[in-house]
Amino acid sequence: MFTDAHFITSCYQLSTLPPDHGGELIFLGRSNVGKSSLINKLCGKKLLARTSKTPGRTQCLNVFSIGSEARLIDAPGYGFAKVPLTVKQQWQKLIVSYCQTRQCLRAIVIVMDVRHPLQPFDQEWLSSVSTAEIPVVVVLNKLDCLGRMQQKKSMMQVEHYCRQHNYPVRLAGVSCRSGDGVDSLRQHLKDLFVD
Ligand SMILES: Nc1nc2c(ncn2[C@@H]2O[C@H](COP(=O)(O)OP(=O)(O)OP(=O)(O)O)[C@@H](O)[C@H]2O)c(=O)[nH]1
Ligand SMILES: [Mg+2]
Repeated sequence: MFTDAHFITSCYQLSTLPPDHGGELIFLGRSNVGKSSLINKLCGKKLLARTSKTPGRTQCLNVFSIGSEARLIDAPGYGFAKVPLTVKQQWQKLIVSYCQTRQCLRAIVIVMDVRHPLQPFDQEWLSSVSTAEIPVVVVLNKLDCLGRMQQKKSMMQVEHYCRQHNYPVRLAGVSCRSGDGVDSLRQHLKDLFVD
């Protein structure tokens, strides 16, 4: 499924999204946490979604098909200071209305940097999407930047936070650089399309 990925379209408004059937996953998270890198890694294609060292790379909803009836949506990062406020508000509105109205949405994937998870914007987004009926998967990326002990500490911190707030999220740790954890995350995401 993830091996046959290609770019379909870039959307600045919901009306230009592909027809609302089949299944979709959307990837959310602060700027620069590696949302686009994760999509590339899951699909085994380095240049599928554009990535950048400079935050604010992804500026609209980029849609990738993975097979005939499944799609991945790469979203702009939230909380990046250098993007003008009006633009950030547009992005937020677009993402929120996507999450609230998209019938074919199978799960929301929230990507965080394992070195500093649960930043204020992460907490806000977790709170707003965890009330929906849609499964939420929290992915802690950049495992390669921490030693084992610190990775574990960060995972436990997020686990504890979500339990405390009654967010029924699934937690995964990955590194888009080393490939750690990517196979098992891919398998889990596949299952979400089938359920
Ligand atoms: N060390 C390390 N760097 C990573 C990893 N994943 C992504 N990066 C780097 O992080 C930077 C940002 O990656 P992107 O995938 O563009 O991040 P994004 O979340 O899509 O960013 P926006 O589109 O700006 O919201 C790039 O320089 C990537 O090479 C990882 O697992 N480990
Ligand atoms: Mg991006």
